[in-house]
Amino acid sequence: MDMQVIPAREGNHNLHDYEKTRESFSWEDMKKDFSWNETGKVNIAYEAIDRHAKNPKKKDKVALAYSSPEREEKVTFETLSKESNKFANVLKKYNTNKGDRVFLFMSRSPEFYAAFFGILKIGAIAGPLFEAFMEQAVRDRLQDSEAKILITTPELIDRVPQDELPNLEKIIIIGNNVENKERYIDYYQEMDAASEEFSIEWVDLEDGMLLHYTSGSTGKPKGVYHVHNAMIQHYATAQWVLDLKEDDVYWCTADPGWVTGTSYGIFAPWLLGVTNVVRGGRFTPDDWYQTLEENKVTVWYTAPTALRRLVSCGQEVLDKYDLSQLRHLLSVGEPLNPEVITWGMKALNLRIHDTWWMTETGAQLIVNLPSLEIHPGSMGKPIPGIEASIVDNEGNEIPPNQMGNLAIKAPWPAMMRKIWNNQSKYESYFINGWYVSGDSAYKDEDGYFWFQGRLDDVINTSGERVGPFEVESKLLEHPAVAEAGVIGKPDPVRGEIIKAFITLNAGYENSEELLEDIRKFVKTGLSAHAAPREMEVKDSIPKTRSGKIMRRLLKSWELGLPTGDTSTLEE
Ligand code: 6R9
Repeated sequence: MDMQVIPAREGNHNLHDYEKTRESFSWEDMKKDFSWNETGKVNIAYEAIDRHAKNPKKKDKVALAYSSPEREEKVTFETLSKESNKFANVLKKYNTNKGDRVFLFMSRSPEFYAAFFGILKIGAIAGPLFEAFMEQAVRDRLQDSEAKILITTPELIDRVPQDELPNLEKIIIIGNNVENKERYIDYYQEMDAASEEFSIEWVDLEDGMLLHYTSGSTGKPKGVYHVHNAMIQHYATAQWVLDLKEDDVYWCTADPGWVTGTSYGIFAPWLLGVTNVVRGGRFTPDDWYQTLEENKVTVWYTAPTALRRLVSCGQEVLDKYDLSQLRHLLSVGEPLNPEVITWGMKALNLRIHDTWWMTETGAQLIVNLPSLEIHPGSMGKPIPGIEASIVDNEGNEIPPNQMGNLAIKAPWPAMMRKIWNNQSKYESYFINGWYVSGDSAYKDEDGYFWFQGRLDDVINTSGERVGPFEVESKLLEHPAVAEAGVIGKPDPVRGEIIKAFITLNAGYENSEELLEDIRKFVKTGLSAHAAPREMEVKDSIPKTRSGKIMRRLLKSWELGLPTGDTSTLEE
């Protein structure tokens, strides 16, 4: 372990005295900054967009600085406000109302953001889907949520199993020459005809706004439900953790299909009225550096997997770019290696601030703040207003330096309010007043938290959560596969890669071509990031007597580790 401590950052910080603030802070104080504190009228879309659009000093400021390999566009707060009003009117025209689920399945584009805020403005619940999802992933989510409207593009429409979605009333298609089908709505035609005026639906702080599906170790992905109240914590952490100030140019690399891409790719910067850079398409190290340079990005929020790629592509690539504007750098999604922090100090002369949180938590909880020392390898300390601890399986706190369940005292402003259609799953997260994360960690004597691993079998590949059950289920649909067990295998760049162990049905021979065919089957059925990078054919897959796949055992075998207790193993 690298024990070298990196001193606090010099200069002004939005949260200067951590200890003192922690002692005196209450979330009630933070509410004073919101218009609804006086008017009683709440909508996160108003606070993030319309409030700035109504401010003569702010309305012409660039809200969205968008670029992709094909397109470049700057959108002001006023334009984004009007475009989202238009989209809200389109949704209303097709009888969409408060509480309805409206899903977005498309790549990032200015239209995405107009549609997203249009959904929130009518009080409906937005469900952003990662653009790489294939048919089954799309079907599972639209079925479980009983989505009423889907917004997508001609490139992706073939992955929507329209016959299996009885609740889906309309599909809004963003593209030219939209086919004339009863369910289809032509986005551009409707937007051209829609009014720029819309009177926003005022909702309650506890009303729903967002559904993010995420993977657990068993069952299908779960719909994590977030409410407007989350804005309080997005707003607080945008200041304390992202350290955003009025003139910053901010870039978050995450896709809005994942929680980082909404909480911190949409809400946090815009609640503060800061210019938000969005780059569509896939990234190479040159793309990353170029986007930082061209936009003069000052604050960058990215993931360890991206940073590790920058480290490995070397100094020559970095030397081509002028990153002198960059002043604050943050990371999320998986453990941040101390070596990457050391690289950041040397190559960029910047500290890299790790942040820990989850889809379920809605916002950052344990972080490295500018005004605190960084202990490389540690996720940092809980933000003011958050109590974090390490608990045993009964929810009792355990002493420092001992490993256990990383837990947060419930509730907090951005916490999920339910799991869609699954109350018992929701309840299973809470023990003795603690939200139990599924991560193991310990806390040291200085109050820093150290991530140790996941306690369940969830795989974290390049920062994306993949449930082994989903991959196993898909593998079993392939005619050659009899049984499947899927694990995460440590990988220096991706954190973990997916490795699948399978047994074959009679009549199938193990061959490179067959394995490649199976891999492609998962890739085209589920998504590219869920396809196993490694596969191995076995004579049998270890199971418990009750028939559960013993992934722990597969992993121990794979890594050459002691196998531990195997008393439940089926003969
Ligand atoms: C925001 C997000 C959550 C899981 C989480 C943990 C892992 C997130 C981390 C981290 C080590 C960090 N994780 N941040 N592990 N250090 N700073 O990533 O949400 O996709 O739900 O993943 O990711 O295992 O439980 P989500």
